[in-house]
Amino acid sequence: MNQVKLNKKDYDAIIVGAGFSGLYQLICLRDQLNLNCVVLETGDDVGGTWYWNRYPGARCDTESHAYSYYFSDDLLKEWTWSERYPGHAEIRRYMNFVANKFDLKKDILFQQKVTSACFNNDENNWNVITNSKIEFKAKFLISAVGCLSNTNIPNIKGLEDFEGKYYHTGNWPKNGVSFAGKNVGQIGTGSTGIQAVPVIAEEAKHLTVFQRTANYSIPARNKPLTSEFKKHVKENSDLYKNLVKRTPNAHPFEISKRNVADVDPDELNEIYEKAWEIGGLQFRAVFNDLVTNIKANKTASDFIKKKIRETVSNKKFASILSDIDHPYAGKRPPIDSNYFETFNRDNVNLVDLRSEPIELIDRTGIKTKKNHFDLDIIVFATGYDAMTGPLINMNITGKNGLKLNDVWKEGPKTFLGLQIPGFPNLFTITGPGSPSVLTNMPMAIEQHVEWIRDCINYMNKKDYSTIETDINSAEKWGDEVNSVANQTLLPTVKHSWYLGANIPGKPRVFMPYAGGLPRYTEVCDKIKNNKYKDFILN
Ligand code: N01
Repeated sequence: MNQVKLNKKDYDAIIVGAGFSGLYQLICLRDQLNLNCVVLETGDDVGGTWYWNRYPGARCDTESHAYSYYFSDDLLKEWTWSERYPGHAEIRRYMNFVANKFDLKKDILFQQKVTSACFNNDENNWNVITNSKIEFKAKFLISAVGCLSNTNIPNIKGLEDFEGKYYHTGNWPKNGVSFAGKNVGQIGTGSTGIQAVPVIAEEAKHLTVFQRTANYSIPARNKPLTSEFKKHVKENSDLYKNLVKRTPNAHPFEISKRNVADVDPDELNEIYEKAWEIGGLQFRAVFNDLVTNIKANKTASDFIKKKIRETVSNKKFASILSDIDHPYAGKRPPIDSNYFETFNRDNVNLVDLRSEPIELIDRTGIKTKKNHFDLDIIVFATGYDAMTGPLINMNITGKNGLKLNDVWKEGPKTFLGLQIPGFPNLFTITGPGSPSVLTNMPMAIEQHVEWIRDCINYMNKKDYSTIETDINSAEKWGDEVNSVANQTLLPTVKHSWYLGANIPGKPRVFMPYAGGLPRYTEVCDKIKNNKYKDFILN
């Protein structure tokens, strides 16, 4: 454990998590407001989601020149990415670079998992206990635990009998896993699974992919960055900063104003072909109405399905992979490096779980309704109890014994994704109800972290002890979250983690704010300029 000076009584703020959010929150509160802070982190280094996600092929889907902090011009000058999309190891190097540059590690306690957090009504502060049974106290508790940190291994009968090894992609061993000479089975074909398949197939003796829902994917066209592009990025950092703050998803490209109906079929095909060649998430941005109009969406969906059928030579596999039951980008759209091409390899098999569901896992592998697959390793690319899971997992108790787990029984209720009624002085960075997972995350994080900094600064200057929201504000904000989501196709996808539908028993509530980061920022700024009167300050 590193040597953070434990000052149990009077931290101003406890920050939980040392990923993008936690690091920047520490800089803002410690270095800009001069507060006494500690960061509690489960892992033994900085990185957050990227500390745990070391699975083969783990790479960011946002282009590197926008996957950065923008708050520091020096940092933008000093750091240079090497590839179009940064890989997990390079992202960890970046986060270590940030931590060292701003001397952050001296205030981070590693291997400290928060096991409970309780608001003390008499003292108006938070008591936080970690797995080491150390107790911390602070006026403010700030969750920087991320949206995708609670891994989900499905409850499949017999897993405990399996004599091989199994791993979840979101909790990957630090020293890696060797697939050489092994029969591997992978369950899950979301953004993660699609990244992992080609890399595992290269190394394993044999890979069987178990697919429940077929998925779209666009080629990422990853490549090393040229020195000209690196120079261009450095010389135009203001331009990119401006762009990511202006676009709804905080990506470094504009969303076209043109609708599908504005072009004829030849032009339509030409536009899609060009976007397919460029690759990446901007495929979604070539028309304005792809995520709002099902007829427009069908043109993109059909184009991608045709590409899948053209790419995959085994007709049965091509049919299973292109039999997609939801609109393109209705779920988080994956991008890939040779995903569909991998099914042309001799050592790769595809199992359609819709026609032969998994019945159980036994000593030697996976048994489906029709077959048994002998396996040495099972990879679970089965996603997360997203957004609410990491918060509920901390066992948070608010005012008067209010348990977060109970108040969110029917789904999360927050004001702006930043505060929860009944939980004073608790801020949740990228919490449910904020743009978070629908954006390029570091941008959404910077906006939240700076808003929280300004709010705390205001409270301290005016000598307020507590800030909290009430149920009316949370319900009104929940209506806004639903209303903007319902203007898109996203809530129409029944089996989506945005709705919590991937976790048995989890309430079906659309969790992220789909109105875009600029519109959301405007709401937050208005509240700040109005001296936080939408909150209760005491
Ligand atoms: O998880 P997912 P993920 N039996 O939930 C299947 C982010 N991300 O880790 O669709 C069989 O999307 C499930 O099947 P189905 C990104 O935001 C970011 O891939 O539920 N299959 C699905 O195929 C992304 O959206 C980057 O029918 C089961 C898969 O497992 C988020 O992480 C890179 C099953 C889960 O897909 C989560 O993606 C990668 C079962 N019992 C990921 N249970 C970046 O670029 C689940 N599945 C930053």
